[in-house]
Amino acid sequence: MKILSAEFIKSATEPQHYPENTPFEVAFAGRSNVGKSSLINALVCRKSLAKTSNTPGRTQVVNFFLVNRRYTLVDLPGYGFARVPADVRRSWKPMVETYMRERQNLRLVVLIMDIRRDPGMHEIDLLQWLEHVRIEALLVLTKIDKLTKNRIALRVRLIMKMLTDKAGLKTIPDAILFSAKTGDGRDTLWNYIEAL
Ligand SMILES: Nc1nc2c(ncn2[C@@H]2O[C@H](COP(=O)(O)OP(=O)(O)OP(=O)(O)O)[C@@H](O)[C@H]2O)c(=O)[nH]1
Ligand SMILES: [Mg+2]
Repeated sequence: MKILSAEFIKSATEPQHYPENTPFEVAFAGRSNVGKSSLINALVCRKSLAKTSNTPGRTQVVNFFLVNRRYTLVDLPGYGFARVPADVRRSWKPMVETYMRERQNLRLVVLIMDIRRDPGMHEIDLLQWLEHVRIEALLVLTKIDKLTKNRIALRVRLIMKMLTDKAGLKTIPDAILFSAKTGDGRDTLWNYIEAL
């Protein structure tokens, strides 16, 4: 995918502030610090279109980006990090759920997981909920640059088995391997989005 333009549209916390008439929307969800903002930057070949940070809880609002005037990429706040103040933490789940429930042109939710971490309650919850409300989901296992090829293969098998055993989903979403550091998986992810 050749990036001709990539721009920040706006941030919002509530539906009345979401941008209107945006094209084909893809949202990126996942645990805090997993690399959602970095993945968006890698997708659009920009270093800091989406703000990234070593401090978990960097993204605390819903951020909308427009790519090639054809795709809207949505950076969602991450969940589950203890160091963020409790009131901010409590506002995340409703913010993310409200966004997903209200957004008519939302076509895909990409659930990003660190390939080194086992899927937890949050991930399983989200996948079950997406299946229930019939929103298409895709898994991205990121930070693969941190592991050897053998370990990557092992982890993929383990994670997919855990999801099959624990989540009770009718269909397990596809999984794409990714690294924001090396750009691995970037083309595969764009191809997937374009195929939709
Ligand atoms: N090695 C490696 N580091 C990564 C990768 N993706 C993200 N990181 C690092 O992980 C940290 C968090 O990245 P962010 O993109 O800010 O994570 P986020 O999910 O947007 O975090 P929140 O906005 O706090 O929810 C940063 O230090 C990134 O440099 C990756 O693929 N490989
Ligand atoms: Mg972020």
